[in-house]
Amino acid sequence: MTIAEFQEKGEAALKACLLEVDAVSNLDDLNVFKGRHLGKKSALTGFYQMMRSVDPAERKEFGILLSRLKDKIEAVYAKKASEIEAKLLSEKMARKKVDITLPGFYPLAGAIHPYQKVVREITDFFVGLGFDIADGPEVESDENNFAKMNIPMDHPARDMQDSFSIAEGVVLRSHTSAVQARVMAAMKGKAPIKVICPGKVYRRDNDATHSHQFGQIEGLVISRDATFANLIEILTKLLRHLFGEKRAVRFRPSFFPFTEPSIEADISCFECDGKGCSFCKHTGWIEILGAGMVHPNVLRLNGYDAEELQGFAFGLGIDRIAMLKYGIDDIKRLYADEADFLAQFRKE
Ligand code: FA5
Repeated sequence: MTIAEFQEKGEAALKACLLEVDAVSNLDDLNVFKGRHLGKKSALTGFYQMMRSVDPAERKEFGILLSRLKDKIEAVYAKKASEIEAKLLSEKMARKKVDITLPGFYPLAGAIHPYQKVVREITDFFVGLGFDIADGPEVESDENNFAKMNIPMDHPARDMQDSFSIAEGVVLRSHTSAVQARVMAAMKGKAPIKVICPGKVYRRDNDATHSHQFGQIEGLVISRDATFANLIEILTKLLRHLFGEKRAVRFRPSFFPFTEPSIEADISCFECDGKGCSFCKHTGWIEILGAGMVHPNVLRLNGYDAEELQGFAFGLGIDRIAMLKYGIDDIKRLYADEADFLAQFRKE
């Protein structure tokens, strides 16, 4: 092929390409167009194949002209391809119109569970007073749960806490007081002891304020001079810390086999401010915890010298406090995993 022939045929190929490009309006057309003008069977590829038959003296010029032709055809194709892409994108955007007046989506953020909030608040309070945190198993020996807490086998005081039996001499602990026995065993008769023990406990209970599984925080202090006055001061401060300075706190005599004397603490009712309502069973007060001076029998049963040392202990119900603080009407809600219920605590 001569240069003159190529110029004529090349121009015809470009012309055909320019003529056809206007009719290309979608991706299918574009592919056909690409095949026809840049593909294996296109005139352009034919020119490359003819390169060998070109007179060597003209081959260089032929190559330059051919390369220019290729650039032109490719430019026609690229322009069309970008037009079609832009058209497809704007069609897609039109289909997916965003209504900016609709409310946005918020990512689902977690929150600290009300039960954990109470645990943290109480442990922070006691750690601030220099207490250590002790732990014990939920599957506990009858010995630690009862016998070492001055509740021997067949003693009527066992009826106060209906426990779950796992095996002979093994129960699901019915109170965190069992950890008192573990702490005293670990300390081997030495003092001072100043610990709190948060954890789960189990009883055969079931109503709006009683669950088969609930949390308690035990406190135990043993030293030469831990007094009843110290106990009252700590508990008063704790209850004000938890429920606010305005709440009246009252202590009244009670009975626990492991403390003597024993007390229970009440706070003035939130609902009626002490006047009496159905929430506080018309007493004006709500029971919060049990406490007392460690019974000398407990000291002796756990290897402590009851003549030399004395102490006090207390036990709070975590769920009960969460219910009172956050106005929760049924204790089961604390375990029910209800997303709507828990979402309320996000901003707390
Ligand atoms: C005791 O468990 C004693 N061990 C507390 C104690 C410790 C007294 C140290 C003296 C010295 P009581 O059975 O009252 O006491 O339980 C303590 C608290 O646990 C109650 O005030 C209540 O808040 C909570 N509680 C008791 N039973 C349940 C239950 N079934 N569901 C939810 N909370 C409960």
